[in-house]
Amino acid sequence: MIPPPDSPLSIEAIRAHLTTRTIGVTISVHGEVDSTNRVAADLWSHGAPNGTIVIAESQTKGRGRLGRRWISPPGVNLYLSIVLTHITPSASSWIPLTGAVAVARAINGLTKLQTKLKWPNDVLIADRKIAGVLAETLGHSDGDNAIVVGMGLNVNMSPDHIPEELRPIATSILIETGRPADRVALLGGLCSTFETLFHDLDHHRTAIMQAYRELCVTLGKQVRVEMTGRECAEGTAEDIAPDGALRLRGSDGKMLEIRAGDVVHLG
Ligand code: BT5
Repeated sequence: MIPPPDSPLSIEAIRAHLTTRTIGVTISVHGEVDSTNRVAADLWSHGAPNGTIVIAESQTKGRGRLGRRWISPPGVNLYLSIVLTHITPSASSWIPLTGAVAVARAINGLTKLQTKLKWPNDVLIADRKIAGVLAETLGHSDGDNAIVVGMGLNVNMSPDHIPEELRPIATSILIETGRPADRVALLGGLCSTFETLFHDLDHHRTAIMQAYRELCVTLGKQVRVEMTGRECAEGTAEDIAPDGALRLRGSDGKMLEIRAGDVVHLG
């Protein structure tokens, strides 16, 4: 049975849980949108500042990577996009990975669930996906990038909300703990965690890289990486490169650096 949605997200409730300085400087809350990343891009093109957040109760065209869809039922999950400006080129490739670390920490902080990451940006509980992150470049300002980082967190979604084909691979806080979680408290924790990590991205990049490595269950595994328009690569996932790429040691001993692809854990 689908439980009733918890209280609707409102600017007042969100503000009451925000302890951030930049993230959430402007808050845009919606009922239904096509995609919060699309709305955020639109706001940015009309001058929305760094740290603007867009939140919706549901999305009709929630986006994943490579044109895939993000299932976004109403009133139960978090669909959040954050506008980030003046991102140096070397920090850009770390935005999605940093977003994934923030989501994993925020879920763990509220629920104590053991969140892990699958490279590049899947947040997992055991081997099921509880959240995903999609960073998209908005444009350039003064040589630096403007980026929107979108985060979809499955909070109070029950199995009935999930299309049958995704049930074996998707989960939510409700499914894992048997209890609904407070979406606004989770959002507040996520914004604070992301703000701290985002600051560290410029000042303590090695700390972010270390945090990512510690959470990433892909490392050390035999994997297959599927890449659009290219042959699959197979090998051992050895490390994360300084730009966030996955270092894969092929069976011929050669090291490959992969910047975009879908990882399948083989063992
Ligand atoms: C992602 O893509 O994981 C990025 C998802 C980002 C969604 C957020 S929501 C707020 C913001 N606005 C947007 O429009 N998007 C962002 P990818 O790695 O390509 O994973 C997509 C795949 O995950 C799909 O093909 C499904 O297999 C699976 N999937 C779809 N919806 C899911 C859900 N709610 N929970 C778990 N898995 C899901």
